Amino acid sequence: MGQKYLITSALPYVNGELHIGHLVGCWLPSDVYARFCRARGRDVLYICGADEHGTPAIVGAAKENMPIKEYNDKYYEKHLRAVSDFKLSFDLYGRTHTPEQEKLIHELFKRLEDEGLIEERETVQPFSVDDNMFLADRQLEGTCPKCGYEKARGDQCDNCSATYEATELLNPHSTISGSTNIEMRPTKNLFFLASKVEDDWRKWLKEHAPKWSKTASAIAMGWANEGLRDTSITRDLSWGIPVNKPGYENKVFYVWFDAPWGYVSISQAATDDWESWWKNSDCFYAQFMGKDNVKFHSVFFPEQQLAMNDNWKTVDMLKSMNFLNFEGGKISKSTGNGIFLDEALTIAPSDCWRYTLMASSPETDDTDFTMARFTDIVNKDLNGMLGNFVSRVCKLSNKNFGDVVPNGNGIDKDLETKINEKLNDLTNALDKCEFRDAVFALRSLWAIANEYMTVKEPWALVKNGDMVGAAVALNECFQMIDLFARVSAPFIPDAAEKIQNIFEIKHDLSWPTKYEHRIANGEKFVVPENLFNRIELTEKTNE
Ligand code: B3M
Ligand code: ZN
Repeated sequence: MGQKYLITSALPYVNGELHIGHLVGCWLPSDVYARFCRARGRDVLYICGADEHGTPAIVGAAKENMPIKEYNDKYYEKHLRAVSDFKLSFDLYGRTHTPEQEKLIHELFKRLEDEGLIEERETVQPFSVDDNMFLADRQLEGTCPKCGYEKARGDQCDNCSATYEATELLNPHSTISGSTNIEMRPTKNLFFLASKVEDDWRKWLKEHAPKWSKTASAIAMGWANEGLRDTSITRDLSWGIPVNKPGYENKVFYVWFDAPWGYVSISQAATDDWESWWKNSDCFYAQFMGKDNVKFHSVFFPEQQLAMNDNWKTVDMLKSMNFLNFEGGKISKSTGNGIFLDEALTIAPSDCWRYTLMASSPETDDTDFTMARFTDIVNKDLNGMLGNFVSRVCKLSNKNFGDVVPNGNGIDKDLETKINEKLNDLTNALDKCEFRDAVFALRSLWAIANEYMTVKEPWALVKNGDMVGAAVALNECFQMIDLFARVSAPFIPDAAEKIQNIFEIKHDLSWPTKYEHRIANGEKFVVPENLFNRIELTEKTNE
């Protein structure tokens, strides 16, 4: 087995419908990367799961008038459905409300306590008189103390990504009742003394952040300008991981204290061998997430990992995406703006979404996705460049040479050079998790093949009676088709499998280090169905 690669995708909350923003934000990039790594022979553990704790589940279940467990089951099923619909190749799609997670969090908490890094502090917390309860995180909305955004949450601002204590939020109101009758009442909570591990964390960040994606490292370096703050890791809530400390029977751990460790408990559920990734300094760990999650993964989680002093594998590549908008606006179920995953497949098959979304990855800026762009990319790239090429080659060959690959005459040297250059670009881009560049290189490979066909004109050779010349050109095209199955597979696995099935012999989809001829003269093939159909522009209106 090759080198160990641990790959995690941020764990989506169970609340609300999943949409294309979730796909492009972490699921697809991590899946493309995981498939690429496996194809290169790396020993991959790739996991994700539902984040079942915190106020998103509490608020969501209340809205739908359901017990939280039932509510979570309902949305977990939807997650699983989407995972299979969009061919996400997780080794396990787990969840965080499990006995394994509870056991792990309890052990880790004890360890932090033993290291002297936990302190009980009495603070005042927002208490809603009308709801008769303390409010935490998303149960609370108000004005961001940093940027003035009016819909900031109790723990985090969606506008500027700041995190803070609930008491710092200005003009707070309850999202449960809408009440503004909020009093500050004293309560005891447990704080993780991040300030004590600050030096270790800074050293670690300096070493690691420069190797991450630009967005992620810029965000993380920004936090490094502020001192590390001790953070409250418990909440006055009844849903979550119970706190294993006397006096805390009515409290649970803060969701961001348990969620990142969910990667570990889900790994434990996936394989008995989990330590060979998580406790192995030779393992390479890549994390994928939206930019709003970067602080928790670059500060909060690693500072705990370091504090445990127990050889935990920290992140080597932190890839974060900006936000994807849709038709000029924020994606939102309440306004109906966006494509939701249960409806996406009624518009086009999964490969079309996978490819167009990766081609539109919001890597450097927030990006607007439109149905016009979607249609254009599917028709031009997938149908026009890849699908038509494969179909023309197979049909022309079949008509003139029957159901066997016509005889070739060794690799075309010019073509080889061109292909190897783009193949290198593609491999490097994927290694660096630069997905737009990767799609660009992949598309360039398809363009080279189309150009080859245009220049060689095998149909004209046939017409002029040069059957040997036509055979050589078509053979080269079949070799490229085989290459395309391999290099396209991380992006469009269904199409790759269809291409693979053209040939009678099943050639593996290992990642090529260079262009090579693997298809023998005379090997049998079948003319496949169209790989991609042209699609019409569907208007997605805000219903
Ligand atoms: N559940 C945030 C989100 O869904 C959060 C990620 C957890 S990753 C450990 O955006
Ligand atoms: Zn803000």
